[in-house]
Amino acid sequence: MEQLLDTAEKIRTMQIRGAGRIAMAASAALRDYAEDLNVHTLEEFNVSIKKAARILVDTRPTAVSLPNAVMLTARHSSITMDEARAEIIANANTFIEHADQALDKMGRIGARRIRDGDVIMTHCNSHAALSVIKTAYDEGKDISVIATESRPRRQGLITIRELNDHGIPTTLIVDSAVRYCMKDVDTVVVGADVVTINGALVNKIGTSQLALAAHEARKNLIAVAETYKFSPRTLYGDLIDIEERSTEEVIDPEILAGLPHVRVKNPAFDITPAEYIDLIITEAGAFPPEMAYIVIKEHLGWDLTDME
Ligand code: RI2
Repeated sequence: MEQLLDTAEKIRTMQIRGAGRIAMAASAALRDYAEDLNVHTLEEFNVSIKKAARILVDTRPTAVSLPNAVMLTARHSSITMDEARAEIIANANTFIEHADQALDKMGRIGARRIRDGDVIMTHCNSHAALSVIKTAYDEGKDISVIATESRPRRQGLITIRELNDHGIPTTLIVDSAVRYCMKDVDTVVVGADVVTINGALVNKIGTSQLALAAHEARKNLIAVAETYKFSPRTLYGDLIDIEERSTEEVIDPEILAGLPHVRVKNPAFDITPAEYIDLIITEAGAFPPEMAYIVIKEHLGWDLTDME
């Protein structure tokens, strides 16, 4: 349990971050927990797995990759404890392998949408979006990137380091420069924390501003999302829970303490409606956002809605 709690804490504090990475880490944590779980009956085993799954799911509320990964790992149809344990271990290994391969596949599929000479704008730090950008570059396309800083946690700095190390010409801008710089952009490429049933994109706060500016300037916006980031729960009308993080990420608490009339809001994600999204790249192909329903139906299965 100690190891699982450690992973949960790392996800909560964002030492492990990115919708895909938290999904893989949670799946691995549950696998290791199941492997070491020392109980006597299948009932006890199931109760413990359910509790552990809850701890992992509760670390961050928004990215659906997390409950999807936990669900895909925890579900089993075994009637003995040993079989259940083996099934969960196999589920996790399959999920992690699939997630790894998905990044490569999305890179190849998405790179076809990038033309030689394109200037790409990206936001925050998305392994999925970077897979597309790096693959296009590796294919010999002469591309450059405009990367946003992504306040308050400045994950844009991770992105520029990664692009720099890959040799890709990159310009860092502050988030408020997005609209001003959009005239220089050909395509916006972003990651995803959730794709809803109606094709809306939930991603790092500020993404909807990029989308609005891209729409206004008639530039394409591509979202890159593994199928496990599609939300079956929104099919049943569930609202997406937008994570509110600590105000300390935005302002020094001592300064805030001296401003009794001021309150700070720190939403971590926002929602971009489907009409601002041209294409969603998944490992199963490139879809218009209107096809989110098909992706959920064919790649996730209905039983994922049973999250409780
Ligand atoms: P990958 C991140 O969330 C960002 O919003 C990013 O766009 C998204 O997850 C997808 O990331 P956070 O964990 O799975 O930084 O593509 O809050 O890496």
